[in-house]
Amino acid sequence: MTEYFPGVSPIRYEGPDSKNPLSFKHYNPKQKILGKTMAEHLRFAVCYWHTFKGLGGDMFGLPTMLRRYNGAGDEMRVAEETMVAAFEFFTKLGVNYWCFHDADIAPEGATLAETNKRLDAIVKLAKQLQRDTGVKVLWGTSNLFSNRRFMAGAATNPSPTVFAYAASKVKKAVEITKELGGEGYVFWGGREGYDTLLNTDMKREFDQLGAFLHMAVDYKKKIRFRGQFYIEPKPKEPTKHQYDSDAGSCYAFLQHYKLTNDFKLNIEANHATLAGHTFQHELAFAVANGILGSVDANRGDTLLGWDTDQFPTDLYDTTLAMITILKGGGFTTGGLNFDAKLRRQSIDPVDLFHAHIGAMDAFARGLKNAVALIKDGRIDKFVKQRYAGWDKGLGSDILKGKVGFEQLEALTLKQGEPEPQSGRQELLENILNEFI
Ligand code: XUL
Ligand code: CO
Repeated sequence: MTEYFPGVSPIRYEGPDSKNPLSFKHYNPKQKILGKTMAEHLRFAVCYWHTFKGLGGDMFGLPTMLRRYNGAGDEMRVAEETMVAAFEFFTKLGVNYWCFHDADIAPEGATLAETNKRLDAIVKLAKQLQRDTGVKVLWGTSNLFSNRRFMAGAATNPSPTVFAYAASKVKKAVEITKELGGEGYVFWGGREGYDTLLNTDMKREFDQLGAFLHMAVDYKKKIRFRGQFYIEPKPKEPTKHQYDSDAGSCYAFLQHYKLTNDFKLNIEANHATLAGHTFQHELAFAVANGILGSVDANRGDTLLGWDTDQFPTDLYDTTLAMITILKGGGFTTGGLNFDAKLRRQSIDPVDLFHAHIGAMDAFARGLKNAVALIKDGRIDKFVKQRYAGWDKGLGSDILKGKVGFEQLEALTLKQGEPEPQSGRQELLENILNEFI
């Protein structure tokens, strides 16, 4: 059998002192932490699109990466070889999950029927490879943004026939995700937004998207797909404004269209920063509202204002993310999907291993740091103390609706100025630093 990643053996945990670049220094999948293994906490997934279909092309230049599995010539042969290569990669890296768009795994045919036939052929192969290796689908999705038919959106397109095409693609993508035993399905509204309001009826487009997602829920129930539906927020790129801008706007949309029972969020780090938030902010918002589902783990570049989709290596980010995820109860259906791509000059297949190993180690350290910090308890104690007034007396009376503005005014007139308390940000930052 052809080896697509020759010279790379299965990646093992060798501990922090190892100098072997093809080993984990911190991610020890079987190590138990708080009753679960690291693999169970982190639920790593490799994304198909960047890892196997991304070849380093950008707005200014052609692809830079040559891959053996792209050499076959015939499109479907390439698709098959890519799938085999992908499973070699998953098993050598030691991840339990993968994520895909329909268009990543099989090239579109001339008609929808032809596309679906191609998908069936590739899904059959993927199913066999999943059986052979035990690797599973974390989530599937449909690409509703690359083809020119979707230039003005999919569900939010001014044309109902484009809406119908998009619905047909999602129908098939949900079916194949179910066929592959997927634990979730993502809706990322790549072109569900606008480039100019001069040609856009925003209210209609919201209503269309609401109707689309309800149809998806109906169909999911009909075919008994038990995976979790997610919406992935992103504020812009490719459109100037995307409706699912951030966790807050997604939540408002889901509430307005009565979809909160059927959707959670897939929070992506670089999308959070594009929205002017931190990664932790988006996670914390989702946790506070009970809608954290899954995570696209990556990072942006503070000097570049676009979605650079770099592999996550920042230990502050991974630590703060894991604190928030753990406090939110950890992952159930979701996990950490590396929606990240190599830099254009990292052209060798082995660079894919370096990138994923580094990212997995960064999250393993984040997990260990988070557990240590939570166990230490000083920050939690401070926060608890800071809000203690709400657990008794006046605070509790306010929350229970026992008092109104008039009583509060009377109280304030009697008591005078409240005593301000330090927020102790610097102290808390110093404590955090003890754990990084
Ligand atoms: C795009 C992005 C997508 C979604 C899936 O920025 O993140 O790859 O994750 O469509
Ligand atoms: Co993503």
